[in-house]
Amino acid sequence: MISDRETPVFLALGSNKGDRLEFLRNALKGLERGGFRILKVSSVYETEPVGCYDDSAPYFNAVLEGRWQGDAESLLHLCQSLEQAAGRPLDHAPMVARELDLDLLLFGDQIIQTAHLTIPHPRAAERSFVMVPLYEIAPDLVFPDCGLRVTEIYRSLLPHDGISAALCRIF
Ligand code: PH2
Ligand code: MG
Ligand code: MG
Repeated sequence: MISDRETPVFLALGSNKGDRLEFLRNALKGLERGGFRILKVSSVYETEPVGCYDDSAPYFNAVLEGRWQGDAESLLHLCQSLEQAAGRPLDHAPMVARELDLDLLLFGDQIIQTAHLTIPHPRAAERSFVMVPLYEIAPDLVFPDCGLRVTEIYRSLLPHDGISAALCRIF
């Protein structure tokens, strides 16, 4: 049955409030408890906030690769429930600090546009805080919408201002 098949998925993780590393670690545990199979997690990077209020705190960011058996909507629900469990309200304002942000970057080679979900993530390819960790774990991955490899996008964003060197590993 098609629904038994696992889809390769890439997620972005971010936190800029409270114990940032602990929120990222707990997110990994929650994803696995929810049935998401984690294969690879990038290093954690400290990054300057992009498109936020001037006094926003720096983020910890990472990305991961895993496998999911359901559809993208069901994975979105798991991610949202983990964000809420971390203390983030469902109706958060877009620029406000968050304990946990879990974004679906890629869901197989699917291109999805619904009221709740746009995949590939519409801003991933503009953001060094996504592309630097993604380059670390999946340089040859191809974005199905633009046809570009992660390496190419990574290079186009050089010199990656506002991104620390790799800080630590959480997996
Ligand atoms: N997420 C945002 C907005 N700005 N900036 C950084 N550095 N890292 C993020 O994860 C981030 C951001 C909205 O989700
Ligand atoms: Mg986000
Ligand atoms: Mg988000």
